[in-house]
Amino acid sequence: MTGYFQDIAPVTYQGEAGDGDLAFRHYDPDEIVLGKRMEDQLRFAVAYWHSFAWPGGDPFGGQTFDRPWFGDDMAHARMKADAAFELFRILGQPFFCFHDADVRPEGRNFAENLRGLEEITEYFAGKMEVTGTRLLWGTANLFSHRRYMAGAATNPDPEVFAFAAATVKSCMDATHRLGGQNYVLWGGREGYETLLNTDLGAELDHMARFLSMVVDYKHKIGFKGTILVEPKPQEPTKHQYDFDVATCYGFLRRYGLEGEVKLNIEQGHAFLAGHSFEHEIALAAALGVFGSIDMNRNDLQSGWDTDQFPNNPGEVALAYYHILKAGGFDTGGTNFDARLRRQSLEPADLVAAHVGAMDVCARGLKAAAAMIEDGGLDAALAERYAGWRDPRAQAMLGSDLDSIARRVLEEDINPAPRSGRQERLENYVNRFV
Ligand code: XLS
Ligand code: NI
Ligand code: NI
Repeated sequence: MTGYFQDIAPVTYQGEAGDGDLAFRHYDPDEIVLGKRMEDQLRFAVAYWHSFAWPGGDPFGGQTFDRPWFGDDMAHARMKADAAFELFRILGQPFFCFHDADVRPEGRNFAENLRGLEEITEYFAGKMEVTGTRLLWGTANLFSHRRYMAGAATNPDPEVFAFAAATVKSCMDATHRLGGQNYVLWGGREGYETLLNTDLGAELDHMARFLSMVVDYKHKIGFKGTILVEPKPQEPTKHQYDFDVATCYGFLRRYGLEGEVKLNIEQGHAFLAGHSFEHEIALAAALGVFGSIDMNRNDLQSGWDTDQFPNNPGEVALAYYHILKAGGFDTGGTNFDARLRRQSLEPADLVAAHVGAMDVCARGLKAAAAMIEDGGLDAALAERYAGWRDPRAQAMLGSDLDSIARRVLEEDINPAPRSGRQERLENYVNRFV
């Protein structure tokens, strides 16, 4: 115990009449939603980096947070873990996620990094056994240290590739040891700033070899979790190779990895790529590569990946609608890849941010489930595509341009445009949110 959250009692479900700002009004872990407990539908996770490692800096100023566990040694790393597991307990969070760099001090070489990671992994294992908190995913930070400034797997220097590969191996070992349900690769520096100094084709080949080695190692150690790649179009790198779901899918297909790797889709990244969150989810589901989500939102005025906690039940409802339509989460879940504002200094702010976000997601999930049960959107789709149920329409898909053209002439086919009814469908959705 660090005593950091000492005055804060575990957050409980109090229903819509509940008072106090640290209570769930919508998130009732035991409520059954479409045949599953809400906790098992949503599979929430706390992100260690934002909630415990981020110092509160912005481009104009450094640290604002004054956490007792800030310090670069193992004693502080353990204190950080104590505080993190206290937060998980207060929130009743079933899962957490971490990068190696969030949980251990930065060593002078790989051996020191490895020692720190192995030590904290055992410390986590003990705490996980006592508390029942599980690991949604582990990952390696291959973007903060200056050695990675020109990329990790795509670095022009093979020694950086080697360092990154050794680091990923160590993080996969830690994730496996902790029973992680997934392993994530987010390539924030895999891309380029200028083609003037970049061999784009070679970098893509190297990135594919790296990912193939990750898949091989997964099988070698018997890791049963899912390997996930997290798309993002830019930031920190100007052009990132894992641009969006469509780009990642093309990459996986090109290198024969589409059966081995799925995607972790983040709200703010979808937005940066010019898509909606639900577009990315629905496309990944249609392509058979939907894995997990990073839940957050961007500031609409800043055009930057601001990683705020979700605050819009309507948006979240459409995301969960497509997740539920795809069969819900398998090994994936809802990771709050989100951080406080840098003025939010109190321990209660960290609790409140998660409580509010969990409630927003619960509202979204319930609205999505109600829409599915009502069937209104399915019915609208069925009606809009009804023409394709005609056997002649199906036969056309197996024919050719010649015969289609002949039939259009013979039957004088002259299609009449029909309303897309978008406003009515939007009004329909709002009845459930
Ligand atoms: C950054 C990413 C990062 C990944 C994990 O924008 O979202 O936080 O989720 O490396
Ligand atoms: Ni992000
Ligand atoms: Ni993320």
